[in-house]
Amino acid sequence: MENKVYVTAPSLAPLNEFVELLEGVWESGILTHNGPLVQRLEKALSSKLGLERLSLVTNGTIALQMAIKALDLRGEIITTPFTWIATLSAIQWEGCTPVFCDVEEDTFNIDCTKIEDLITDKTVAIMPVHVFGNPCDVYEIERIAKKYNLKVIYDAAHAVGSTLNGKSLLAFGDISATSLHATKLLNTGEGGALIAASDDLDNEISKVRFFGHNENKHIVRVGTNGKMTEIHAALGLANLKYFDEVLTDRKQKYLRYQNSLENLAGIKFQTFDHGEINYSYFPIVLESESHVLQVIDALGEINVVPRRYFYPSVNLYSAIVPYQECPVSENLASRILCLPLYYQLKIEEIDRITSVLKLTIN
Ligand code: T4K
Repeated sequence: MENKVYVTAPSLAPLNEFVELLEGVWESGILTHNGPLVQRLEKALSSKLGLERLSLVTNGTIALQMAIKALDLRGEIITTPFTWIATLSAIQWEGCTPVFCDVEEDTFNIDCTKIEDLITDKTVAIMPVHVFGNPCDVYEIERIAKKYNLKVIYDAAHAVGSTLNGKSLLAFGDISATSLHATKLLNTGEGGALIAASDDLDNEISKVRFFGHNENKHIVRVGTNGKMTEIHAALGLANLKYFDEVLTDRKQKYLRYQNSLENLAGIKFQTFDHGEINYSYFPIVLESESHVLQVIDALGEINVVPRRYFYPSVNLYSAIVPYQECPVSENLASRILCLPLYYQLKIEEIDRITSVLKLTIN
C-alpha cells in the first residue's frame, strides 16, 4: 500500500453530476436561504428514508443545539459518555447540564436500566446516541420519558440508513438530529438534519434555523443561523443517487472483516439488539489498551490509519465537565478501535489489514 489508508473517505458522486447541479445555482444566483436545491434535497431524502418534517441544517452539531433550543430545554439532560464531543458540547453550549448514564458493554449504547436512577426534579430530557448506527432501545427510552414527562432527542449522527421495525431510525424521539458530514454514509460536505415528531416542533425548528424569523420575517423567538447552502445541497443530491450502492458496499466490506476476524480470541464486535444497522463503521474491541496501541503501530507499518472512536469517554474531559464515574464507557473507550471502512476501500486492503491483526493479536 503506497498511499495511506485512513479510517474513512467520503463517498462522492461523479464530479460532472455535481457540476450539472451547480450550473443551475450559477444561473439563478440563489446560494442560500432555503433555496430550491435545499428544498429538493429535503423532499428527496424524506422520501428515500420514509420521513416527514425533515429540515436540513449546516452540520450535525448545530442540529443538536437547535433541537435543544426548539424544545426550550433548561436543566439536566441525561446522555451517554460514549460519544463524540459534539453530543456533550451541544448540551453545554445550550446552557444545560449533562448527566452521564453509563453504556452497555456490547451494544455501546446507553444502558436503559440505569437511566431512571439518574432522574431528578431538574431532568428535562434524555439524549442518547445510536452509536455507529446501532439502534438504541427506543421503546424503553420512550417508556421512561413518558413516565417522567421528559423529552427525547436522539443524537442520530451515524444513523442515516439504519432502520428499526421497517422504519428509518431517524423517525424516533421528539427530535432526531443527524450528520451529513464528509465522513458519513451520505454527505453534503458539512451538513446535518433535524427530524421533528410534530408540526409544531417542525415550525419551531424552521424559526430557530433562520434567526428566529417567522414566515413574514418578524422575529418571534431566539434563533441562530443553521441554514444549509445550495452548494452543499447540490452535493447531497448528487450523492443521494448512489446511497443504496454505498449501503450495500459497506455491508459487504463489514462482513468481510467480521468473517475474517471472528475466530480470533481477543477481538469482540459490537452487538445489535434491535433493528438493522447501516454498517457505517467497523469497530473492534480488544483485550486492553496496550493491544490497541500495538495494533495501531502494526497497521502504521503498512500505512493504515485506524481511529480510536470514541476515545476517551467524554465524561473524562475534565477541562469542560466535572467527573462523573462511568466505568463501562471508560473501559470500552480505552479498548476500541475503528478500522478503515469506505466505498473506495479495496477488498485486498481489508485482507491485508486483517492479516496484520491476526499476526499482532495472537
Ligand atoms: N454526534 C456524534 C455521535 C458524532 O459522531 C458527530 C460527528 C456529531 C454528533 C457531530 O456531527 P458534525 O457536526 O460533525 O456534522 C470526524 C467527523 O468530523 C465528525 O463528523 C464525526 N462525528 C467524528 C466521529 O469523526 P475527525 O476529527 O475524526 O475527522 P478527521 O478530519 O480526522 O477525518 C477522519 C478521516 O476521514 C480522515 O483520516 C480522512 C477522512 N476524511 C476526512 C475529511 C474531513 C476525508 O477523506 N475527507 C474529508 O474531507 O471527526
